[in-house]
Amino acid sequence: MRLRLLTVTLISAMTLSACASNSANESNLSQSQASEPAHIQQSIQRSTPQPKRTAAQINPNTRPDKSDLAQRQDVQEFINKVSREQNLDPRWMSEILDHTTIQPKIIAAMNRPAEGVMNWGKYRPIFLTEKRINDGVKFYNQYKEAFLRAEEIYGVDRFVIAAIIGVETGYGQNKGSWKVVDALSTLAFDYPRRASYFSGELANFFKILNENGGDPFSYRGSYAGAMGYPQFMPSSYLAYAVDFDGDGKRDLWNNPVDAIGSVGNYLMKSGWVRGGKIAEQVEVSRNNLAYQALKQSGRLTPPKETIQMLRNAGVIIPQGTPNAKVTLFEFEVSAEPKVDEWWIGYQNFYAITRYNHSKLYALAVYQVAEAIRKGVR
Ligand SMILES: [Ca+2]
Repeated sequence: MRLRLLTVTLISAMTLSACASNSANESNLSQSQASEPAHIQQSIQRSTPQPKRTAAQINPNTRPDKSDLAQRQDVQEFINKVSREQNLDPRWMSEILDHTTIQPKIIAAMNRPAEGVMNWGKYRPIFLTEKRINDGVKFYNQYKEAFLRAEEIYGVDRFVIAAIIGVETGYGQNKGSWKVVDALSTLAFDYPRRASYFSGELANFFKILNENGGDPFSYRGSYAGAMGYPQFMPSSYLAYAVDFDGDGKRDLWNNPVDAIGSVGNYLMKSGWVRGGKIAEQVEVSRNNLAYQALKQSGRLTPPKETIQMLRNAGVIIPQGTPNAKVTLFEFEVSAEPKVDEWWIGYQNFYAITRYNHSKLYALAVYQVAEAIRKGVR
């Protein structure tokens, strides 16, 4: 407990000192501006900061072959637009994109049809494996201090944080080996169906590169550009990644402690309720079939039904506050013969679906979390 308090104190001290140095810079700036005429002072105040990176820090030994991608007209338009909007050096962006490779395998993977309709019966065994649960218990024990601190700060169940990292990358064992800039450029420039989304993510990735520095080709991820232990897209990184060990870097690629804090922050910002329930398996009545009209279908939404409404409609929920809001889910275990499980999901179940918009994903995360919790005790 004392150790945890000490860490929190250290982090607050570092945050404070960072603020202090910022305000020192500001006062230096206003001192240098003091002798300028008013209209020049205004233009100085309005001017945006200079781009941090003006030359790519590419390791010459691992530099990818020249692709001249930046010479393509659409890529040049992208560079012009993003460099202007985000105040990045267009020559720096061109230097990187000129060594960026379009990857046809990624387009093929995106176009591959989904293998049949995935139901719970097929999905569950992919994620609820003995290995994933045992590895989860080990991972939890190894970074216990970070998990406890994340739960305290963000209010998010620490075993759910562990389970998400487990489902995403097997606790960092499979973080993806595509160059992020290759993956995002391929989808931004040669995959028209999602070009607008991925060119936004590519622009965000350049923003991260400009902030963090390092060899642009050393950043790795999935073929869709999801990065590090928690598989954050660049927009999620910018919005939710935190420096959870206080070393001044938000490193989701090599630092599990930063990943643990970042997943906690992500779920908190997605509406996680501290101490709230997640999900419960329920039974349904054979006589009163009114629940069929209330089950979730289409787009996932925050819980709207109350437990009392579902009880009236034939759902058997032995425990639970009558006015608590939940969503009723049908999970198909098998189509032939028809076997279903019925679950109710609380707000925290919905929060998990903000990480990946799938009820199957959220139930797998919940069950992996419960299995790790049991394994730790
Ligand atoms: Ca860090």
